Amino acid sequence: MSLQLASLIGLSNDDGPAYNPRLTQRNRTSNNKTMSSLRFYYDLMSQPSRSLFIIFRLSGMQYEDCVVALRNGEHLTDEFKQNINRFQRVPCINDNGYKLGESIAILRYLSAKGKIPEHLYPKYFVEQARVDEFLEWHHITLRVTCALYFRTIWLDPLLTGRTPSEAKIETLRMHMERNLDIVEEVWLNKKEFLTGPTLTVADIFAACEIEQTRMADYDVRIKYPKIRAWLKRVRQSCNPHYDAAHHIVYKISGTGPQAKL
Ligand SMILES: N[C@@H](CCC(=O)N[C@@H](CS)C(=O)NCC(=O)O)C(=O)O
Repeated sequence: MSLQLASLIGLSNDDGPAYNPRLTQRNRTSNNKTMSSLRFYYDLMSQPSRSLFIIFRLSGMQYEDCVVALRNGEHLTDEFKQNINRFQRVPCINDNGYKLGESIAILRYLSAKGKIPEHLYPKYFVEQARVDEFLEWHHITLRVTCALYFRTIWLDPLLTGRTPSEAKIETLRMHMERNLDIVEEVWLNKKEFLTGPTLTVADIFAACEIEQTRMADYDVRIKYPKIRAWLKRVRQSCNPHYDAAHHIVYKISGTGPQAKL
């Protein structure tokens, strides 16, 4: 990722502390309490990072915030690869020396350790399977197509100076909307939340992915009334953490959460 990206998108260190390559010195306590043995590495520009950020905060978990500015290429150093995450991605954790990447693996690991409340990620296998069904579906459908739409329309032009063709945008929009249609018609069919009557991690992962498309000027609320109402419910159920996680998305997209159509 270009080192100039931060200035191109108008983000300053006020939007997240800059990375100090001396990793041991850059950790802040997040929840204003004592230092924890769990370190959470994330960037709020990253959808799965925001999901875990919200889940951790809703869970009241103790952890150290380790902000990684992807926009400055902080994850691309050898030190990051060796000491933080060999895949050079966020989110990832270090739990008392145990390093783990992949948001869903992290979620399941912390749930198994009893750190995630059951109402967010059920322990009973039948209920858990319903949430897992969404998470598995999401990763290769909604996530891939929303992320590709965002990347091609917003990020790539910033990095390369080239705008995608109308035909390409249209194709990507069609692929994304195929999955948004499924969320609207299937997952939200006669339900307040994606997997039942109450909020779970499934809703949080999905909402963070869909919110990313705001930055590519896509307004999901226009075509999808159920998604629109559901996003409001998710935000309400997760706030103040939802808005804290999305403040950079709101700033870059120029659309606050209350913005009208
Ligand atoms: N499947 C991974 C995806 C992680 C991922 O793609 N992270 C992106 C940000 S959303 C990243 O770190 N990208 C850095 C890069 O590609 O250089 C998860 O769910 O945690």
